[in-house]
Amino acid sequence: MKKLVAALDVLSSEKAVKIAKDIVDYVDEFKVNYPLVLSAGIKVIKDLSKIRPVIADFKIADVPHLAYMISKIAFESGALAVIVHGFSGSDSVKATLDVARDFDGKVYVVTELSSKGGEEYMTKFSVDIAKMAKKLGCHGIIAPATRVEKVKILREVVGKMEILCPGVGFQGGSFEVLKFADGIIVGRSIYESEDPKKSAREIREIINKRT
Ligand code: BMP
Repeated sequence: MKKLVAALDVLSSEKAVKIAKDIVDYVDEFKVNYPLVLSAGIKVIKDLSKIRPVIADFKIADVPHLAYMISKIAFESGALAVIVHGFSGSDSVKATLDVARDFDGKVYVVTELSSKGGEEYMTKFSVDIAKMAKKLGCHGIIAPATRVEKVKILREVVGKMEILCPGVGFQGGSFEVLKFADGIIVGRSIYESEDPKKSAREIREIINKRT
């Protein structure tokens, strides 16, 4: 079964937990990013992980000892996985992996951003980044639902590693990406919906048809 990861980019713990409880039946994991954690505090990871596992999307892009410290805080706070930028290089990704092993956690590496800007620089290196993530033994990669053809190429590179794709919905990405991805990450189409539960259910149904 392909995954639906809900990106909870809202600004309070109460709102995040409320939406999380509403959509729990239709999603596999939650993803938190800076807006929520900087507003609500890191404890929100523990609160949400009582409902579903949480991916800490801190898009770590720093020197190794900082990558280590940031991932340690994320895993200590209850995250199942962290997201690290591949462009920082293998030493920083390795530092994140070192922490993940201690916690039995997962590391996802960003290959190229789903936004237009992702085509300016990152796209030139995303295949190399994916190769590095595979060589180091990372759990998965993050790849753009907005560039299905690129995800096809990245799938050939990473083999059975997990590929999660953001960008479906507001960013114009297509469910077609599920041909090559293991799951999609969806934010605004769920949390900005008048009825997040209904939206999550509808997205789940589309995913199920393509699984
Ligand atoms: P939305 O569905 O509202 O566009 O949100 C997408 C989510 O996926 C955001 O949380 C964003 O940080 C994340 N994301 C992305 O959009 N593109 C990427 O390349 C990598 C991401 O993690």
